[in-house]
Amino acid sequence: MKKDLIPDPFEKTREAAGYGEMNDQNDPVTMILRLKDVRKCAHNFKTFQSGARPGRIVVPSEVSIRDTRQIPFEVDPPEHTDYRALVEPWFKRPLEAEYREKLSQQIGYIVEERLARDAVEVVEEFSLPLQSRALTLLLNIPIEEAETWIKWGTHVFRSEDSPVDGDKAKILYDYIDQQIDRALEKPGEDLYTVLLNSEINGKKLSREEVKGVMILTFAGGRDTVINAVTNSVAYFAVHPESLELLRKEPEITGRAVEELIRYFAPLTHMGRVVTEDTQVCEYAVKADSRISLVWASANRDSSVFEKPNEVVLDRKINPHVSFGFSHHNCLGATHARQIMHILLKTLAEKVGSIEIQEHEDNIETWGEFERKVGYDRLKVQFNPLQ
Ligand code: HEM
Ligand code: EMZ
Repeated sequence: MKKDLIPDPFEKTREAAGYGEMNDQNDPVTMILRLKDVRKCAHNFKTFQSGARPGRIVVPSEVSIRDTRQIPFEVDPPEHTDYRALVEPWFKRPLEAEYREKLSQQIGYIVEERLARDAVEVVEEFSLPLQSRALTLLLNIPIEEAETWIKWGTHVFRSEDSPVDGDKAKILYDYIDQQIDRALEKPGEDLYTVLLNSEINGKKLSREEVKGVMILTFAGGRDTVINAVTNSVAYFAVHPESLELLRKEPEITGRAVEELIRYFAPLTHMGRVVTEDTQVCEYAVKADSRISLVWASANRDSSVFEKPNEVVLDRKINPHVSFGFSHHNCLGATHARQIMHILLKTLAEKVGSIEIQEHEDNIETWGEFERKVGYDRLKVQFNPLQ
């Protein structure tokens, strides 16, 4: 298998039945595989709710390690609408020129520095610091704070031994508690302070609600961005002609970002809790069971995408669902897209070729499906553009 390929393990089942089944900690999940069905279920919050017990819509379920409700992720309309409206302007800041300029400096610096080395382990030495430093811009805090987060590794809830690691989660919860105390004592212009001063319908956000937004900001945008960045490096290592194309036709960079994000689908799926006995794909699902919306499968649906298993860098029609669909669509997408856009531009401008020296795939297991989502390790040499 070519080193950069991300195969689609869902194809046969998607085409034959439209759904798959898996068991998650003795709580079964019906996995929805076709694009049309994924969209329909994502839209129908009355039957497929997000606002269940905190942690239950995540697969693997986080109910054993989390009591705090993530906001706005684990809330349904109409409450969702108010929360979302409150935080949305803040999460659009990556569109501002000054933000993009700072992000370009950060990414330019890390690429230059890694070009000077003989070998770079991309996950730990490139993607993780890049993601962490970029997050300081989204939170509007000093870049030095990223050093603490880099020490946490690629996922705030998962460790090598355990897909849901309570000890690890506690590090994040304690950290956020401290940061909230700090913001109360010494208000600044950071996201904590902004949230602590926010109101919905004349009522201040509670400490628990502020924690809910912050936990989500740390958890949601971490391994997803790290996988997107690492997979991009692997892709360009195998396809130097794509770097050449981006140099010649920089105007396709936006489309290339969308296409890579479609192909990588850094978040495989997300769950919902069924509120009433119903049917999906003519299959009965019971009240209080779970379904999952399999973004990664929907993105390879051949009834929607031509050549779904190929990266078509300048793909024109690309209704992918890597960032979700409907009211819960990814709030961090503006930030993630800017990172990818600047990364592609910087690699095209500075890097001539990338050699893969060693790689270990990161394979997720979901019932009968095994999916490569990225790399546990990717050792490369970056060579400068001559
Ligand atoms: C929601 C994917 C980066 C924060 C979502 C959803 C998906 C997704 C699929 C929808 C979940 C659902 O409907 O249940 C991704 C991918 C990313 C990425 C693929 C990177 C390539 C980020 C970043 C942040 C972030 C960088 C913030 C730091 C959020 C939040 C939501 C969300 C807050 C919930 C929005 C809501 O409920 O209204 N993301 N995400 N994400 N994401 Fe991302
Ligand atoms: C949750 C989720 C958010 C969850 C939009 O996705 O990301 C997962 O990585 C976390 O484990 O808690 O934040």
